Amino acid sequence: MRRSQLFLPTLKETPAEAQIVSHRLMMRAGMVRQTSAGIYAWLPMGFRVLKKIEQIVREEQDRSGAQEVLMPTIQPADLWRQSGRYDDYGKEMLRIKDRHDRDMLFGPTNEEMITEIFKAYVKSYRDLPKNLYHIQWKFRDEVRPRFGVMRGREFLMKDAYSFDLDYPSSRHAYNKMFVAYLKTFARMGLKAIPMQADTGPIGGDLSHEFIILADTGESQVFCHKDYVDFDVSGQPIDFDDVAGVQKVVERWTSLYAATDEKHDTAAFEKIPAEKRVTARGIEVGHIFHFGTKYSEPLGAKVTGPNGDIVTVLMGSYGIGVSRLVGGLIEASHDEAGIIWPEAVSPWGVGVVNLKVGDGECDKVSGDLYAKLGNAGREPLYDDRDERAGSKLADMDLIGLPWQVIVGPRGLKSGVVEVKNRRTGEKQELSPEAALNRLTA
Ligand code: 5CA
Repeated sequence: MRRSQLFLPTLKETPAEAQIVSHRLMMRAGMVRQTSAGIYAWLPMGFRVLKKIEQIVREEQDRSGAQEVLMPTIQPADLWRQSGRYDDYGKEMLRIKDRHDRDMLFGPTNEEMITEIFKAYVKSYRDLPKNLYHIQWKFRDEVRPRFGVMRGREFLMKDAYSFDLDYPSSRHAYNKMFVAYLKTFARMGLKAIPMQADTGPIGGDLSHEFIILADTGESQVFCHKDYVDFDVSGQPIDFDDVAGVQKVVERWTSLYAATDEKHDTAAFEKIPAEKRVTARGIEVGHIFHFGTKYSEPLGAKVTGPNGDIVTVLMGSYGIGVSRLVGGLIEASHDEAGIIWPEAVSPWGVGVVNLKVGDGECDKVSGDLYAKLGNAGREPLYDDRDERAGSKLADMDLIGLPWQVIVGPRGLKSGVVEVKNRRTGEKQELSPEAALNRLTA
């Protein structure tokens, strides 16, 4: 992509309404535009990051055996009357009437709808287990939408729903998601710690929130310090290996980690003082096991192996896809701007031509841009005729992991500069060596 053609409305000034760094940087980097309180339009750069996050989430869900579907945003109120949540959900639910005066709503979550779909088709234990997920916009009329996309009213969520015949198998479904989440966040370069959590309006008896530690987080959390240093990447996992999956979950639940609502002061104080972490955190995912809370009232039953009728056991598993865009910036930035982890960066390499119009600079930059593109590195080429200083500041702000800086002075001695955005480390290399360095 050529910067001269790109719709990337960066701002020099910090917008006054943005209270936290990720919101400020998202506005300054022209990633989103607020259209109403807590509702955002995604501009090209923001959209590219959102799609990269979504794709990582999708790949890890698929790898764990979940299957993607797409349910509508608008739901009939009747479904929610059956589960009893139509009234319980209160003012957070956006209620709508259609032209026939029927009660509809903009879905805040999809337990009821997926249970109804499952019930319509699945009649036998032979068709179990199943885990269906979608990545779809949700609406919750939050009292205090704030911090940009972190607490929006309209937001993109991945929500998965598991259906099983008995407790051991539904517990395995829960464990699989637990492990898939560790892998998902690790791929994005995030350390997300699973913590015991309250189940709120979703319900159930077993639940973990995946929390990234950040001072600006909305949750108060408590955990054992060793979790902060745990390696999240781990070995490749066989999701059908029940004991193997369970072992990973046990390792990640062996030490104390809880959110405010589940905090047990006595248990926490048993940890040696120097190992106690009290911190703020951002909830990027939340998993629930709630048994028959929805399958019972909605009548999701199958014939069991002995001909008996069994109400299926369920869990649901959410990831805040749009929240992650902000969460990633909170976790990775400096005074100059965003620092994208490679896996979610909107473009792979920024090519900065310091002197547009100079024959040699144009030629070398254009050539690097073309070759990086051919190599699949998704380059962004700053070919605008502007001050070098402001182009460099702009490139730092948008935070691509690598920059190649092409200027007349360097080219005189046959070199360009390759800069690592995270470390600030710069290397002078011939254009060819730079290309090799960036495509290796
Ligand atoms: N049905 C369940 C799991 S599928 C559910 O809705 N869980 S949730 O309420 O915990 O939401 C799942 C994830 O969505 C959260 O972990 C959080 O990352 C994200 N999320 C929730 N509310 C918001 C919001 N207002 N703005 C942005 N992201 C949100």
